[in-house]
Amino acid sequence: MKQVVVTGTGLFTPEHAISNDELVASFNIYVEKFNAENAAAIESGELEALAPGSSEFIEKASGIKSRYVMNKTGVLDPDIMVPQLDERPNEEPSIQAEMAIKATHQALEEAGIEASDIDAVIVACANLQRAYPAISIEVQTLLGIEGFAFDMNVACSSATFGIQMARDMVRSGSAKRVLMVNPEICSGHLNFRERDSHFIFGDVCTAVILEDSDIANNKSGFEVVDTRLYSEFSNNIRNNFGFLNRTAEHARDNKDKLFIQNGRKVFREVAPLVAKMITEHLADNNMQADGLRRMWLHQANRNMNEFIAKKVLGYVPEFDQQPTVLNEYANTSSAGSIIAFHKYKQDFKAGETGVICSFGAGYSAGSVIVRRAG
Ligand code: CO8
Repeated sequence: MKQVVVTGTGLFTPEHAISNDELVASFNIYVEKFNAENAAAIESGELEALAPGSSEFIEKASGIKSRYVMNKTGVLDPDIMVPQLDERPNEEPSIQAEMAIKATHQALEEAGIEASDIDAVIVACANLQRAYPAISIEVQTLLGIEGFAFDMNVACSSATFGIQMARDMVRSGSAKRVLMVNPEICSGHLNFRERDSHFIFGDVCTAVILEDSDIANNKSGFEVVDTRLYSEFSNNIRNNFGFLNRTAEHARDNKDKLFIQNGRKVFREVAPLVAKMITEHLADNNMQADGLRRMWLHQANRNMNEFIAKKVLGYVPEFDQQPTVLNEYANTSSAGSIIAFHKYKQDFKAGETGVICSFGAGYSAGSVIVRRAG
């Protein structure tokens, strides 16, 4: 069986950052205006007054301090509260393709290969800006790649599912070098008028190159030791945006056409499931948790990651063993664990192992055990 290695990773970070304080200030202006404009209905009990948000709550409940977005002005304008990203002519590259290409260039450099050396492209993300043609095929063409490309969406687990797809493709011989890229534009589908979730997500793009080790130029990449995926249906994280929306006009603009979740339930149900998955995955590979150099966990919630890491390791690890990027990037859906891997992998010595792990809507979860080669 062919050995598959991650030979390069890349990260594109949007220019605009929004701090908790900025986000909450704009949200609270919206709340004041809403309550003033609806004072009579609130007074009569017809409507419920909106409650203001707080930066302290956000940081304590999630570990998030800031997030990057593709457009800041629209998000922060209390009369708009949506990123303002104009539709581009079909002849111009899409926003997601542009993000993907920037992250890919960095990954190609680390891998020491040209884009034309790639023979398959997977765009794996939770938020695709259009139905078709596939963003991945656009990326493929813009980069001058021959072969094939496809998009896939497993919400926050898209990247780990994408890594397993890429590994399977290289092992079976249907591709030799795969680009797996995660352009996440979460701000486009986040309800910035909803206090429970307006702070959760940010925009970003990550890229991962996986190759047959026999032909890799970068000999000190990360061997993919094993992958494991899991899914089970849940309505606790949901977005009803889709092809049939226009067939039910009365419900077309309802709030459920954006991201909604029952965060408490997700926390309670998903964290133990993920801890069990990693523990069993390691055991099935004859590995001990205490032999892990690092866990690059999905970046949804700091407290959730502490819970998972403690269950797996038996103690709450230091930053070095379980790094977080939540404070700076917030939840970037599928890209979160890959940002952590990208930023915190260079200090690995040959033979050291780690786990990349994602979890989210579906429910879905993915675990990728990697070992530094070279
Ligand atoms: N400011 C102040 N107070 C607030 C705020 C706020 N912004 N929000 C809620 N509160 C209040 C609540 O009203 C509540 O008040 P009370 O006790 O009086 O009822 C109190 O604070 C506590 O609220 P919660 O119970 O909701 O707070 P939690 O401690 O549970 O924290 C979290 C909320 C941070 C959302 C937490 O539950 C969490 O992170 N859970 C895990 C969620 C998770 O992992 N989700 C995975 C989602 S990722 C994914 O799969 C998405 C894919 C699609 C991407 C789409 C992009 C748009």
